[in-house]
Amino acid sequence: MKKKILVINGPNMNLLGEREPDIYGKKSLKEIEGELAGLCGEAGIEVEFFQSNHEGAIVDKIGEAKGKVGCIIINPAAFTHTSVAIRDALSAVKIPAIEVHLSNIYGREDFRKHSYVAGVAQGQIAGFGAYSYILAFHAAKEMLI
Ligand code: CA2
Repeated sequence: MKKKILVINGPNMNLLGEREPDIYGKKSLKEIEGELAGLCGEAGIEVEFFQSNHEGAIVDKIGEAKGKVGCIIINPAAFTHTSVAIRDALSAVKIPAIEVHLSNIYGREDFRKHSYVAGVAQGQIAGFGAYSYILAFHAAKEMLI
């Protein structure tokens, strides 16, 4: 299996740290990615980051990862609750995926309680803010051994 992690973030995650810090925290996506890059570097794991506000671009990125990536860490953001296309893409490439959320999606509005991705992910980490990504890194590292 490839010692490479692909970290995908969905729509509006580029705005992180600027608005709604009470829900999503004060760290920017670039800061979170920097922390992950450091951890991956120390562990000898290659990492690639991708953020898009476009569902099709995320579907394409997942498809291109086939055979090149050992694990996908994905926060589909709002697409979590809407996208059969992202679910199908993850299912098709058969790369183990870890679904990540900053907030506890089960403690919020009803429409956030359903994830289309959860059923095809290896597991889900939600509610720990930016630390959700760190927890996901440790889970991914175990899967890449
Ligand atoms: O908690 C999470 O990580 C979410 O995936 C974040 C999404 C939300 O739609 C999901 O239900 C849960 C929101 C992405 C970022 O949206 C922002 C909105 C305002 C300010 C900054 C980011």
